[in-house]
Amino acid sequence: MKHIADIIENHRVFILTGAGVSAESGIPTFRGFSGLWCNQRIEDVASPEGWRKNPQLIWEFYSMRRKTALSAKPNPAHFAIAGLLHRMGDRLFVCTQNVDDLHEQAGAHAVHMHGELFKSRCEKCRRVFEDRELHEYEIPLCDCGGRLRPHIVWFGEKTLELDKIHRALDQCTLFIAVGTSGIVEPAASFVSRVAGRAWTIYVGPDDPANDYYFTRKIAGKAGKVLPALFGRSRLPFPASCLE
Ligand code: BV8
Ligand code: ZN
Repeated sequence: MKHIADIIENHRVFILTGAGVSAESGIPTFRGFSGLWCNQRIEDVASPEGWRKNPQLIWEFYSMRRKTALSAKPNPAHFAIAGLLHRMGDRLFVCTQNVDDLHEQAGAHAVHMHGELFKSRCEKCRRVFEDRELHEYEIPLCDCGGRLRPHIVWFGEKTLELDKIHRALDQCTLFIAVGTSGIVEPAASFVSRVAGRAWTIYVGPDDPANDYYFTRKIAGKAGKVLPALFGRSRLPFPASCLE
């Protein structure tokens, strides 16, 4: 019996990851009970208005997120994606909504459409640079004197590299979303953009809000499912589940 792992390399694959792929690394998701935003209004901490109103609060929120991410390690889901990327090269496009660097730590290059925790950018000269400092309290200044901000895409701001992402979506024959609630746009509409033309699989413990568009849903934790789905060993994901 053929398994997905046997046929996946014949496809052009697009993988979209969300907070669920980092959950087993100890990074809280957003909308779960213990979610990051359970005790704050998203608009207050992830929007330009929130930043304008209270930059100190926002800066400390992201410093706390940096601190959590600094102690997190990639889990088997990140390594499974990195292993597949190593095998498939440019036939696999990895796009993440996450701002942590766990895909990179596992050896995969991912397109970070919502920005990156370990980058800051200057509000004046727009310079974006690697920044792994905690700067726990004070908001640092750029060499040009401009104020730094997190290199994060907030609600109401344009997501990054969307043209490149759309090109990869339009070329893919297999779309796999992992660990995302399917609420935040434009990522939530990627699956409907390819549905009908490409196979679409969702991996996660709960049905996403956009589950209508998925050919298959594999219930389970990413750290368990992905090594099996992408691994070479004979595991219970017959290719027939794509028929
Ligand atoms: C834009 C900041 C336009 C970084 C984030 C009304 C209708 C439709 C759209 C809108 C609307 N009103 C406003 C909008 C647009 C808005 C939007 O979508 N709002 C939502 C709330 C309705 N979108 C925007 O504003 C975007 N920009 O549209 O720009 C534009 C165009 C031109 C010019 C100017 C503007 C910007 C969106 C980006 C916002 N920034 N974060 C940060 O702080 O992290 S979004 C935030 O949500 C995170 O980045 C996160 O990645 C993202 C998505 O969340 P998920 O990853 O899905 O996480 P969640 O907790 O929700 O779900 C986790 C899932 O994992 C669950 O399903 C769970 O079951 C699963 N799970 C748990 N454990 C595991 C697991 N899965 C697998 N294994 C496990 N172990
Ligand atoms: Zn500057």
